[in-house]
Amino acid sequence: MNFLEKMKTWQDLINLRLDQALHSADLQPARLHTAMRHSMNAGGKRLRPILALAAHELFPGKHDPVPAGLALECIHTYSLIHDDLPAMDNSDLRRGRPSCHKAFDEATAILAGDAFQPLAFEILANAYIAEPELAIDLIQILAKTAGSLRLVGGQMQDLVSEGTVPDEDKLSYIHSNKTAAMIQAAIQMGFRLGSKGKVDRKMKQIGKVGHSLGLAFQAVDDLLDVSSTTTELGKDALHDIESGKITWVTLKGEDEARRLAAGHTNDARQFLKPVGGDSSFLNELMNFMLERNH
Ligand code: GRG
Repeated sequence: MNFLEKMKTWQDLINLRLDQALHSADLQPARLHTAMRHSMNAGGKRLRPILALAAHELFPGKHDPVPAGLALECIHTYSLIHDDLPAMDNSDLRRGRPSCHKAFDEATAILAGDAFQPLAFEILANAYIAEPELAIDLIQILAKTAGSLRLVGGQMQDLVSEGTVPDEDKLSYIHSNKTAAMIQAAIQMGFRLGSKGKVDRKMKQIGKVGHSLGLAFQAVDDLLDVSSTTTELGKDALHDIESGKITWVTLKGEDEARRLAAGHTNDARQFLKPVGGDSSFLNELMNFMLERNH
């Protein structure tokens, strides 16, 4: 199976398992469950679950890594729903569909996002209950990542920085936490599933891989905002620029953003080398993430 075939196989598997993990749309309250499915099934790339599967493949263990991927996608999807709200990024379009509050209403979108958060932890607890230490490690990684020091903290800093004078430290903080944290968690969780526990000395090293890859991902995202069309992106192009967000493109220009994306991807590759294991798919995935057009 070549890289793209494997990617498609994993996307299909993740979509199937997400479908099984979410409540059916007609279960009461049907409006809430329909809204959750609207946002989840809108055709995301499933990069975080795929990263978890790819990191697990380095040293595959006996545990199924898919539930860890589902939990990551639940937190990611909640963050997209809330990010699109009028009080935050105010975006009408997401994953090629009307954003959740546009298709339903603001209260429903807030609740749909809320409901995805406990669902993520329920999935982890249920899937790995037979090995409580593993379950707790995975829950700790995801909880810390989704909290006020990382994902929510990055989003807060992003919001308060809108329209302010661009500053490299602020931008690095935002990107490390709003974007890179979830990519890092995906790789750490996948690796933890196959490793010998959190004492594994390679856990720290794999964290560096995820951090660099996350920074590269955001630099690419900044470039796509100015270079891709709304149809390609499935969300409004030029949205960051027009809403006064600081991005690498506004701060340093497109050439520097491109250089940063390539540089961080290269750092991720270098950090991955001493980890060992079967890194062929993960390395190809890094290329795919650098060269993506949406
Ligand atoms: C509301 C706590 C809270 C956080 C929101 C996700 C997020 C933080 C903001 C979305 C805006 C944005 C551009 C974030 C950085 C990059 C990013 C997360 C892009 C979306 O991820 P993709 O491209 O999306 O993997 P798909 O739809 O493919 O899953």
